[in-house]
Amino acid sequence: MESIAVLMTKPIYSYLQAELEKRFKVLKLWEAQDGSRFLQDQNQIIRAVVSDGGTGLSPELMAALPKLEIVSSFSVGMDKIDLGKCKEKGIRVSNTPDVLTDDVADLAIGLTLAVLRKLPASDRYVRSGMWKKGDFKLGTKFSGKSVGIVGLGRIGQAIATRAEAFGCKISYHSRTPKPESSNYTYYPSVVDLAAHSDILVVACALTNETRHIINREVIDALGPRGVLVNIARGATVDEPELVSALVEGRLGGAGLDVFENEPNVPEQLIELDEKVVLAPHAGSGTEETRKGMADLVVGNLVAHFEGKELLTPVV
Ligand code: 8YV
Repeated sequence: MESIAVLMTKPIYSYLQAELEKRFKVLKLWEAQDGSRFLQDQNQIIRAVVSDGGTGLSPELMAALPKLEIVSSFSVGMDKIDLGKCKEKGIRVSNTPDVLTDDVADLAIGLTLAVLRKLPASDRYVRSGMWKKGDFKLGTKFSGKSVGIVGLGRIGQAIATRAEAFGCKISYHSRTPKPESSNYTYYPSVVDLAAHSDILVVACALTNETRHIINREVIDALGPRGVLVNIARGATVDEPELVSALVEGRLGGAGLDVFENEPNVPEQLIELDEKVVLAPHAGSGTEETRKGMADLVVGNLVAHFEGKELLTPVV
């Protein structure tokens, strides 16, 4: 397999790169002086691309690689890969589900607690010596609150299980009700879900239907005491609407791991350091999980080139 050329367009994770290099001829696009020239020179040998949730596979790259057989993505999210086009062209696609579910769900609860209990602000309060001078503002209780989840897939379900342990009432919105989750309340409308939630957690995949699913109406239904948590994709939320709702006090707070134009975060969100907690798209960001994801990325490529079933196929 050492002669099989696998393209990486950017450095993703050193362990992943090392594991790929043990088995394949890894071509690193970011090291090329002239990227398009490099692709022209190598396009007859590149049979695989390793991408991630942020990069996916651009239409230009797909068109530039006539011998492409498989895209192995270091992500569960597939919103930056045109799966229909891949299917049409006979390009296989794999992702990294399950191994990251716990971590992403853990971060959703972590962000919720961080916002409600003002954890970053309380850390600053102690470090700055303010504790010796005044009173710290009271937080908001999490246990027993109503948690609404947009998207009850693997990650949404894992968030629900965790929130249940905090005595929370769980409701959700998804395209259709899940018969196996009859203990949770289903809302066919996201606005109604928001109106009945103290905390609204976005956990759905980004698709044409879910782009800006969290719009002004949903945000206003969540209201000035409500908290929005997003661990899915930035574009599920209308970000300018979110920012103005927070600035105007129409929304109580937000815990955000994802943004519309990463790594750019609106300045106003950065200034709102009391009621907004920010994370750098780190839902799956633990040593254990990133290693599990990398092993799946490599395992899928090995399976493909050995003519075996993919471990976690998407296309
Ligand atoms: C990764 C992700 O952070 O799985 C996804 O969909 O967005 C993330 O786990 C990303 O792909 C890391 O590069």
